[in-house]
Amino acid sequence: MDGTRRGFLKAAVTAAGAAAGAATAPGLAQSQEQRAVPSDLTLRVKSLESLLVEKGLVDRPALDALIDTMEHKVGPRNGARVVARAWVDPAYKKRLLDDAPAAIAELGYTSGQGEHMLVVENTPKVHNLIVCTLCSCYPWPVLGLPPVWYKSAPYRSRAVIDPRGVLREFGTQLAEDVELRVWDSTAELRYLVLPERPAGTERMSEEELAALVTRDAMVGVAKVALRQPGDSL
Ligand SMILES: [Co+2]
Repeated sequence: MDGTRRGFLKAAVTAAGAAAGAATAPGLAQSQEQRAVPSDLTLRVKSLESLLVEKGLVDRPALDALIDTMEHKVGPRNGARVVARAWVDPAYKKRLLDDAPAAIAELGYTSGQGEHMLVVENTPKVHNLIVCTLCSCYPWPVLGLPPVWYKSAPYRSRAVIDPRGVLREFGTQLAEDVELRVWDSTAELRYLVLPERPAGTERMSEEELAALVTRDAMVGVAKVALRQPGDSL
């Protein structure tokens, strides 16, 4: 009886949420629960920030500088420029594979969480996939902050147990004879995938090449593809 009642109440709340959602944001099919998460998270972060500043544990200018770095100075466009340079400059590519932090710093990308990095190269016979099975270690200077799916428990476990299945869900089909290597990131060593340069890009400039390189390709869940005219970025 109790279960039925709870079930009914839950259904009523969901219906109310759906109705409210439909009234305020037509076309956005978000459930009450989905909309509640960001505001709750934002509140928690704000509270934590206020508390830390109030207790003198962090100082606000330092915090602002850190946020500015995260928003404007690190991100996947950095990694895309590193990849494009490696595609057009064999000597740079060699330095990148030999000593990734130094080669990445050549392009001016330095920040924490990237002091110890290894770049792994995709070839027609080898595909590399990056995961952090323990938490969410990620190469910040070249990719910025990790996407939500990278931090999710299903990705962290399934990337190891069923990597080909994970790739298929990202729309990436690997031929049977391609070796799939999964790299488990740690705080001590983070990885970046050097994707294969797609065919048909021989006449492209370094800048045009960089525009093709996606974050997902540098994590190894996707390949770099030539965009068709009309594709959205
Ligand atoms: Co981690």
